[in-house]
Amino acid sequence: MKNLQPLIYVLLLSVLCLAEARIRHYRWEVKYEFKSPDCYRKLVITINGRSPGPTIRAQQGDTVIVDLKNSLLTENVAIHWHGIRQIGSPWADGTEGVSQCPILPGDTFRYMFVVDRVKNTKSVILLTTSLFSEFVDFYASMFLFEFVIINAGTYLYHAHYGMQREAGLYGSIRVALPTGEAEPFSYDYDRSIILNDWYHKSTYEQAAGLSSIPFVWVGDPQSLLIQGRGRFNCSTPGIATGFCNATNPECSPYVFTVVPGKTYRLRIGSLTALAALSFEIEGHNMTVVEADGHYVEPFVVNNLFIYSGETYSVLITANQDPSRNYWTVTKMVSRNNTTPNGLAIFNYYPNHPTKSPPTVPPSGPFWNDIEARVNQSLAIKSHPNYIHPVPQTSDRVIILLNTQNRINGSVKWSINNVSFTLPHTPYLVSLKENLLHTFEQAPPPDVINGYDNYDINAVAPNVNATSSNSLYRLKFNTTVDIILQNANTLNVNNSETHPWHLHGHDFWVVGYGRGKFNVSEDPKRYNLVNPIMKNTVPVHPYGWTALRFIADNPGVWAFHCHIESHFFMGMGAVFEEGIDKVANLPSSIMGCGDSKRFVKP
Ligand SMILES: [Cu+2]
Repeated sequence: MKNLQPLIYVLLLSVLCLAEARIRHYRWEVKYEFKSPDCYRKLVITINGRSPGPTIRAQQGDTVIVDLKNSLLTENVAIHWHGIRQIGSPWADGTEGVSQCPILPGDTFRYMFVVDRVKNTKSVILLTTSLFSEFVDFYASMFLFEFVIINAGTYLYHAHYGMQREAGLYGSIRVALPTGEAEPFSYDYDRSIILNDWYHKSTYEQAAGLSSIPFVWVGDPQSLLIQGRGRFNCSTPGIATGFCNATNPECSPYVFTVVPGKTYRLRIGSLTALAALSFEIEGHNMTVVEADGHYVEPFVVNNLFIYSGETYSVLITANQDPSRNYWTVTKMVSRNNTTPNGLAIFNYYPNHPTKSPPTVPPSGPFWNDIEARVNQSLAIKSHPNYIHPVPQTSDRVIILLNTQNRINGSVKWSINNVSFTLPHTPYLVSLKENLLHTFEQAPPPDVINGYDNYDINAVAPNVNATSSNSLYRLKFNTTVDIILQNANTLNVNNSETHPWHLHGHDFWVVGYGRGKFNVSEDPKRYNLVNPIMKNTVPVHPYGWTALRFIADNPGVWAFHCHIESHFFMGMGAVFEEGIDKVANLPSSIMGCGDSKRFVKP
């Protein structure tokens, strides 16, 4: 059989070429290196020596292959392709505990997925299903599904194992339109940046603190990074000598060079561990044109609010005094904090790139100006020419009450008083292979008992919760509404912002509201005309956010707060749909828990 592989490979390649799709093949080595992204030296997870890692550039319909070598030596890894829906390849989602076992040190794992529709080619299935290499299995199964279009746009990738993302394992995915198709806006140049926050403590120390009694909170990040570069004040008392070097070129500010008069598309992603951010370029307006891979009805901002897991494209025209440079500022908002603003230089060519602007950097919006942030959320609508019609009714409504709780003295986050934990055997394997003893079978509630009387403005009278690894099972092809309801935390007069991210889908954002969601009244005010589709959305303090999606992607999908420590503390849920339609699983995702029994010798 083995000698047929090259032939099959050529055959598949030619089929893919017929569909005008290419294979984008990346070989990545992931390891720890000492780096100083904010001048402070610490262990950073790099991809091929870099953090942020290489940008994946693809065109709609391309197949992306990433051969990931885990050279972390003493640590597992998994990478999630954030915003890629993995239609027909749910095992490539990269979510440890949900879609795969962690990748062991020394192992190489192949991620393979398509970034758009590939025309279904039934003959390929016939040719390949009788053969037994993992590669062929993959393609055979992939072609069983009709691939739904994922828009060209801006996506992200990052670690999805423990709290590993904040150690620096992240990057951008840029998907271009097919040749000959045009976007509904024009620009001269295209650039990408990722915003991040940065801690000096290791992920291990943070994770241990969050799970210990007494609870140790991670605190505010030490700095904010713009495209992997920030600045910590090396004169801060208590910094050991040799750990902080303000002249290290690794922490020289990021420079965004522009030619006067030209228009730039700037793709901005946030992968913060904690911070909600504002982003602005001194003296320049930004026109928002894309959100999470969808075109928006353009609107102008001085200042863009962006939450962890979101991406936006903005257009900026270099139309100010070209004799000087300008500040680019990112600021932590939504919680009172001690984190200094992140700075980069908006450099007008031919001024020297590192020439400091002659002005004081803008101080940004107040951290507690919730109204400004809600207003931006409300301003994001679908571009009129790119509306995906939203189903006018839903089959099921799930209200997810977000609360902070205690379990046996530990602080947790819970949904409907259930704090989520990941199972040891990935759900995808458990459900597909009927290993139902590997997780708790009683599903979490669609609405919390006593929801009608729950006071979201006060600390709950009983803050105790339970933890569980149970999941929601959705009927295939049904329309589901999710209401994210925010509430008071364990502290009086405090409610936080949570950016929620759904794997495997884009959802329509049908409504935001203040206070408590009214089940009979609020749905009447949903935007069912031109709602934006997104994969990540904030729920604002003491507010609610309503989403609608169609459970049409066979697989098992995480839905969770994108704040690293919040998900770690249980702020998540998992949805299963159409598991019977998932093709044979590749054995490469197995090998942990009860999935060991399926690993081929
Ligand atoms: Cu959260």
